[in-house]
Amino acid sequence: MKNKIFLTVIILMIITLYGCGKEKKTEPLDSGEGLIIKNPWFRPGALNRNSALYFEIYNNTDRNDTLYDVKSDLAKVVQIHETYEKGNNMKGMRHVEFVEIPARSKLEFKPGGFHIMLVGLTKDLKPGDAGEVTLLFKGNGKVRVRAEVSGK
Ligand SMILES: [Cu+2]
Repeated sequence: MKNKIFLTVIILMIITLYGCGKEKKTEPLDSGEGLIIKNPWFRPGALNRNSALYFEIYNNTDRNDTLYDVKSDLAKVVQIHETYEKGNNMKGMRHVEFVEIPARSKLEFKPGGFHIMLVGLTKDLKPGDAGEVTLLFKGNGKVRVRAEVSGK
């Protein structure tokens, strides 16, 4: 009898766990449809120096999309960058031609990972200042991102 109860409890646990896993998969990534950019922020930087833009991309569509270019008046050179391990605990940054965002997924641009690199700022970016960058996607076209400079 004890064994039967134990078995029932185990089965119920498995069903619950399985249910949770399933729910997570079908749960919308975030409120809203389409391609959404959330929580964008710039790193502070002075005129002629560098800065970076970070954000989260939610691809709430059924199609994969590709970020392939970036445009902005804020800097002389604006590129998609990634941070990578150079070896010997050294990190480097390099330009990447494009970044894929699979359907129904989220991709984070964050310090130590993907970022939008601004080389040679055309003006100071002080905490509280705002600026605009245009992201170009193969599927969703131009997406304008307005962000504030973080005080961090
Ligand atoms: Cu960079």
